[in-house]
Amino acid sequence: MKKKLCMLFACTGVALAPWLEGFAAQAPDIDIRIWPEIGDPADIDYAFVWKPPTGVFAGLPNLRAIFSLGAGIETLLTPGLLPDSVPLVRMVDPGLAVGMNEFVVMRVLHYHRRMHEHAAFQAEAVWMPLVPKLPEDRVVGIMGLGQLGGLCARTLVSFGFPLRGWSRTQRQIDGVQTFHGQHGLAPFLQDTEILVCLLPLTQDTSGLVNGHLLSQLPRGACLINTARGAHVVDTDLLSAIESGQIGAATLDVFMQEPLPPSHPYWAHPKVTVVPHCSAITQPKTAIRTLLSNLRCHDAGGMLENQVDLARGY
Ligand code: NDP
Ligand code: OXD
Repeated sequence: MKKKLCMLFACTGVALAPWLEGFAAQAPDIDIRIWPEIGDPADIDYAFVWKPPTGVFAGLPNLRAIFSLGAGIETLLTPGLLPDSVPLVRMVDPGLAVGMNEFVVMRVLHYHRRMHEHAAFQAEAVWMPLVPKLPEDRVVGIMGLGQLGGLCARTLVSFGFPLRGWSRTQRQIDGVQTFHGQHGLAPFLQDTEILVCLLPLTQDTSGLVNGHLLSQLPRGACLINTARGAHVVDTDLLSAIESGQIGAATLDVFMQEPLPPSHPYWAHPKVTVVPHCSAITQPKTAIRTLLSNLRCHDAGGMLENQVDLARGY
């Protein structure tokens, strides 16, 4: 008789109950072992992880694939953490994508409708109606045209914004002017008044949003970073805001999380701080996607959304 599939659950920093209830409801046939109570390590076929405890993959001789609870997997690429030759799968979750789409659209409209300027007037009790531009006159640029950036771009097109997108390789999305590679970055940035960062964190993208990049945007441009804190050079962003080059920023992710109470972002009138919740992996939809991938793999099929370790995402 075929042994029951067994999955190690090693996620820290998330509420366990919705995940365990979701697996119980959607996969009663899978034996879920919750770290550190893993039983016989030889039983474990698959692992589902988020910020896993150190040493979690050591001594699992039959591990066949690792599924990440998060879309961004850069912390799992720490040298020595992953076992050799075990595929890593990143999270692609319709629920996560919907959340990111909502958040990015909300903040783009916020800046487009100059709500940050109204907030400053309100603080001074100034009655000052501001005339919004037509959407067709406001260029929005998205760095990263993958699962998340691609959906945001498609939605924002429907508002009538001239949409630009930048990716590593060439992409095509209806209604979006696309750019790619290093040579495509400067023309992408030129005229982009609202810049959204939805890149994975890799060697190539770390520190990309620095003073040089920000200086290529039109004066007063707004930044929305919902990718990773290390994409942005904080001192450069603060200087660019100080000089007026950047009009306002929404930051959902930070170099250090939680953001330390003493950090200048907290009290900055032109910075909106959000505690890394622009989008959250949703157990209901994520488990559905994970299970269909896992079952296909168990039946001998290819894994979807496998991380290319050399590329870093
Ligand atoms: P995808 O892998 O689907 O897409 C990544 C996109 O970035 C692709 O278009 C890719 O280009 C592009 N890219 C990668 N490297 C470069 C580069 N060097 N230069 C230009 N473009 C590049 O990722 P997702 O859309 O699923 O997620 C993106 C990131 O969002 C995650 O890695 C994570 O860090 C972050 N995230 C944040 C959340 C939050 O709560 N704040 C929640 C979920 C994710 P190409 O198309 O050519 O491959
Ligand atoms: C993710 C995240 O990468 O939540 O999924 O940041």
